[in-house]
Amino acid sequence: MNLKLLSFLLILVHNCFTFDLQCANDKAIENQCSLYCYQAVKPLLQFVTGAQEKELEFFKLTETIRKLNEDKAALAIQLENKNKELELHRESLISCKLNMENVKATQCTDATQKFDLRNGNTYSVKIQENNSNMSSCLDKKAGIHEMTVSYVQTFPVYCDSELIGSGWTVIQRRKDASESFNRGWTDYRRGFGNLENNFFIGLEKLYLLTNQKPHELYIYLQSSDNEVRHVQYSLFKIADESENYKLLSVGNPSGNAEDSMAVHVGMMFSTYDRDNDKSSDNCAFEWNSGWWFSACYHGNLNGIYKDNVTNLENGIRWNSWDSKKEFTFVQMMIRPIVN
Ligand SMILES: [Ca+2]
Repeated sequence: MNLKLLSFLLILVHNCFTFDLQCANDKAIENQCSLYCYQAVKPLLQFVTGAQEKELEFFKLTETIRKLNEDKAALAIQLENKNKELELHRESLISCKLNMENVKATQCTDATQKFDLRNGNTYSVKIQENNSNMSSCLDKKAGIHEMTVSYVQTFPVYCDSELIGSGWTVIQRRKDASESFNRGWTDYRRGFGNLENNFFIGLEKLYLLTNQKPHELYIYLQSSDNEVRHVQYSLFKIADESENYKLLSVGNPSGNAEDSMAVHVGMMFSTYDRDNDKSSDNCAFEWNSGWWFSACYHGNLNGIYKDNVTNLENGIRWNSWDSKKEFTFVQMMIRPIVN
């Protein structure tokens, strides 16, 4: 209740009291005086009571508005957080979509696991041709380098820039008898050996490399009588595991070791535990090697390594040079074709 209203009420009560004194000696109008005071003060008392109720109601409404404003602020914060989450989901979706476009046959959620080449757990996937993201040994010094193929984990390769020039990725090397090449399908798919010494790169990596960019193939041979020859092929490419890494192409041969590879084009890869050859026998088992056997071979660079000059039919062979020749050093290399 404000001060003006209180003052006005006191004045009226005072006037009434004064009027009551004047009437004190006049008993005849006493009742009339009382009635007058009552009638004059009653509306004011009613007004004061009503004003207090309104003031209380106003206070309650003010409190309600304050709480509503607090709720509104809290909801605004929640909305902001939800918008941030939505933006993160949107970015994740865009990233996933990009991956899907590049690796169409692979789901984003398990792409890393499927492409785990280091552990050899990978299975063939459809990949991009002419992939500009793929790295190579071009312009790299001799030694081990990390090779990147799109959406596949990097893996180490040996780059050779000394044997016949730069840019070559070594896919197979034989230099002594310390590493057995008489191995099963899993080893040939994954690769085996030591990149600094004897090794085979692995069929899955070979498929990925030769299918993302066109590659040429170079075969370097050193015989046990220290003669060196070579043969170079213009387009080397193999299929994926669903076709047992079939030799799709070698292109045109050139070089003084002559061609012992073209007859193997169209053949699937075979190991002693995976007979995919054209023979009624098991060529890989018979010749102690994994190769693109037909029935059985014209060249076989994964045969048994011999340190002596004794001719053995299950040794390393390149019949277009000499079907009886033994080899002390063999190296197969590929290089992207630069237009
Ligand atoms: Ca067979």
